[in-house]
Amino acid sequence: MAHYARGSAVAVIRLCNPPVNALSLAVLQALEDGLKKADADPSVKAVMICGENGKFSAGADIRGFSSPERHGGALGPIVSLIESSEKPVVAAIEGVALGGGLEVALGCHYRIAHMKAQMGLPEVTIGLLPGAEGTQRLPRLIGVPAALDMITTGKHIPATEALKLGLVDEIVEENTIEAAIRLANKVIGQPLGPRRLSLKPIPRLPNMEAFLREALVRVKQQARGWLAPELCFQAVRAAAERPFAAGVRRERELLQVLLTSGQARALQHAFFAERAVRRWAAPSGASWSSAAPQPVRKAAVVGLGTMGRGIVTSLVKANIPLVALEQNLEYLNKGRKAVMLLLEREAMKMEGGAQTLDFHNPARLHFTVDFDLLRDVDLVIEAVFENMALKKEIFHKLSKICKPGALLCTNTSALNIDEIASATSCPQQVIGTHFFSPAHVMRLLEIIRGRHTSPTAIATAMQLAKALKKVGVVVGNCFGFVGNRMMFPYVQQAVFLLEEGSRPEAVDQVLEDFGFKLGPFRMSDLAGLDVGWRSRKDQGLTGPSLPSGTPARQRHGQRYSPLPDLLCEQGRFGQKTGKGWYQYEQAGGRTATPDPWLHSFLSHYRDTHHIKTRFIDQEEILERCLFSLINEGFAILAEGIASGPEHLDVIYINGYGWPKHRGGPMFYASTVGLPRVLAKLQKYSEVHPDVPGLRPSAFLKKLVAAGNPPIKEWMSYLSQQSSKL
Ligand code: 3H9
Repeated sequence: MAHYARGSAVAVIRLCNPPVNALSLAVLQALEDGLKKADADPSVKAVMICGENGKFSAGADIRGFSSPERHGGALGPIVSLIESSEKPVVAAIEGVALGGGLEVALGCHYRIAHMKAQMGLPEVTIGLLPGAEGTQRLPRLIGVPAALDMITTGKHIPATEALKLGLVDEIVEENTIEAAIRLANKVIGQPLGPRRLSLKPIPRLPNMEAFLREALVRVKQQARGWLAPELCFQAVRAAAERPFAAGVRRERELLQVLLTSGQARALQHAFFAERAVRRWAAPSGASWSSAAPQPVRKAAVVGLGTMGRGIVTSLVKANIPLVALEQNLEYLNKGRKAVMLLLEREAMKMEGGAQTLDFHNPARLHFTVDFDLLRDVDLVIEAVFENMALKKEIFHKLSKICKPGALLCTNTSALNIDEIASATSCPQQVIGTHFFSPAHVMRLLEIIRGRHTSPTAIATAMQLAKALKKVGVVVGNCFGFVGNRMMFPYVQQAVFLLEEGSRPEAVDQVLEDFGFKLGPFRMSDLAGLDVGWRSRKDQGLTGPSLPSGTPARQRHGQRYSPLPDLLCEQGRFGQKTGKGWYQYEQAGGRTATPDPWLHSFLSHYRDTHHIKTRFIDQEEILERCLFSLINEGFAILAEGIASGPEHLDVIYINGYGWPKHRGGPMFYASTVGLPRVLAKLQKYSEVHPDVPGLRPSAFLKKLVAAGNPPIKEWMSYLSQQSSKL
C-alpha cells in the first residue's frame, strides 16, 4: 500500500509494504491514486514520496515476475506520471532505493537522501534490466559511463557517492523526511522542465562510439554466458543513440527477451534460495526461529596457513577482536607477515583504509604461540593441516583451555566432525565451519552440524557467517559434507574422460563454456594436486599403505583412475610447481598452456592399460560431469544431509563457481528435466557399471516416477527424512 496524507502545501505519499516496500500491484495502484489525488487537490502545491520504516523501496516485487500478471510492467507508466506532474515531486530516500524503487526516485523532480542510504539498479543480478525507463533516465542524469557501470553490475552505491555522481541533489545526516518537505516547499513554483530527466539530453562524451565499443567487450568478457549484462548494455546504448521514447521502446523489447530467457528465473531462484537457507532447522525441532546465538566479542584462529590467513583477514574485516595462534615462532612470523599483507590490501580497497580496520592494534589482533591466551575467547576456529590426529589433539587442548561455553569450530573440508568432537569434553560446542579459499573473498561458509552440536552453536555459527558477510549453509556430517561430496564424482568423471580419450583442455572448455570460471583441471592446478593426493593416501587409496597386488585401475571393486597420483609422483602439483594438467610459464605461473608431455603421457597410459582411445563429444563431457554431481545431490537430499535442493544450489553458486544464471545444480536439473537426467545416467551407467557415481539415485528415480514434480515439491516426496541434519 501507499499512504496518502496532506500536510500544509505538500502531500506525502508513503510506500508501505514491509519489510522492504517492494512495489507490488497494490503499492503501485495506491501510488497512482495518491499522485492523482494530489494533482486534483488545488491546495496541494508539491508532493513528497518516501518509504515506510526508514526504507524507500527495494523495487518491483520479485515474486511477481513469476506470476502471470507480472507486476513490473505497470511501473514505467507510473514513473512517467510522476515526472509529468505539474507539481514538484521530491523523493526522500532512506535505507534503500533499489531497482524500481530508484526508478520511482528518478521520475521525481528532486532527490534527497539520508547519508547512510544505498542506491542501485540491481535488476541485472536477477536476470533483468531496469525496465521502468531506468536505463533511459539514469544516463541522462549521471552520464553514460557511470550509468553503464551501475546498470551492468547492479552494484549498490552509498549516498555519498550518489551525491558526487549527481544522482541525488542533497544528502542529510538526519530527518530526511523533514528536509525533503522543506525542499518541496522551497521549489514550489519553480519551472519543472529542466528537472524532467526524459527531456534532458545525454551528456556527450568526445568519443562515445569508441567508449561503447570497449565497454561492450568488457561486459561480454565478464558475463560468460549471463545474458542480462549485455542486454543492459544495449538498453543504455539506446539511451545514448536514440530519443527518449525510442529508447524506452528498445528497453521494453530487451526486457521481454530477458523475462522469457530462463536465466531470470534461475537468478531469482538463486536470490530466494540464499534467503531460504537462513531458515535452518535441526531434527531436534530447534531452528533459526527458536535458537539464539551467543555473542562473539573475541575470537581466535589456530593455524596460519593459507586458510587461516584468509579467515583471520575475514574476522578482522568484520571488526572482531582476535588472537591468531601458530605452533612456533617461525610459522607465526611467516603467517603474521602474510596476514598483514592481505590486510594492507583489503584496507586499501576500503573507505577509511587502515584506520577502519585497525589491525596494527594488538588489542584487536594479537599474534601468539601461547595457547593460554585462548582462555577468554568466545569462539575458536581451528584451521590447521587436514589431519584427524592433529585436529583431535588440538581440540582436546582447546576443550581444556577455553572457557566453558566457548564455541569450537573446525575448518575441515571433509573430516568427521563427531570424531573431532569426541576428543573434547564439550561435543555440543563443536561445529564445522568450512571456509573456501581465499577465505576472505569467497562468500560460502558451510556449517556442519555434528551429532551433539547444540542449536546455540548452530545459531552462533550462522550469526558469524552474517557478520563476515558470508552465506552460511547448515549441513549434516558426512565425508566431504555437501560441496566436496558432490565434487568428487564430478572430478572423477573428468579424469575418466581423459582415460577414455579426452584432454584436459577439451574437458575444461566444455565446462567453462557452460559458465564455470575454471574447468576441473584448471581448478585442480590452481588448488594443488598434492591436496587430493594426501587425502587419497590417508584413505589408503594410493601410496605405501595400498595392499600389494591391488589392480592399478580399481579400488574396492570400483573403477579408480591413478592418473592424478601418477602426476603427483612426477612432482606435477599444478601452478605451484609450474606443471600439472597444464604447463605454466614458471613455478607459480598463472597462464595454463596445453602440455604436449601430458598428451603423450596420456597416450602411453592408455596403451599400457589397453584402453581404446575414442572421440568424446561435448555433450557427453557435460552430461557425465554435471549429472554425476547432480546425482550425488539427490543422494545427499535423500540422506537428510541437506534440508532442501536450494541449500545445494547456494553452496555451488557461492563456493564452487557454479554459474549463477543457471540457478545452481539442482535447479539446473529441474530445467533439464529429471526424466532426461535419469535416462542419461542410466545410459552412462550401463556403459560404466563399475562407476557408482553414475548409478541413478533412488530419490531421482522416485521423483521421475512421481511425474517430475517442480523443485519446490521435491522434499515432500521423501517420506521419512533420516536425521543427519
Ligand atoms: C525491479 O525493480 C524491476 C523494475 O526495474 C521494473 C521492471 C519492469 N521483492 O534480503 P533480505 C524480501 S526488480 C520481493 O533478507 P536485507 C526478501 O526475499 C527488483 N521481495 O534483507 C526477504 O524475504 P524473506 C530490483 C523482496 O536487509 C525480505 O524481503 N530490486 C524484495 O539483507 C528481506 O530481504 C532488487 O533486486 C523484492 N524486490 O537486504 C533488490 N527485496 O524475509 C532485492 C527483498 O521472506 N533486494 N525482498 O526471506 C535486496 O537486494 C535486499 O533484499 C535488500 C535488503 C538490500 C533490499
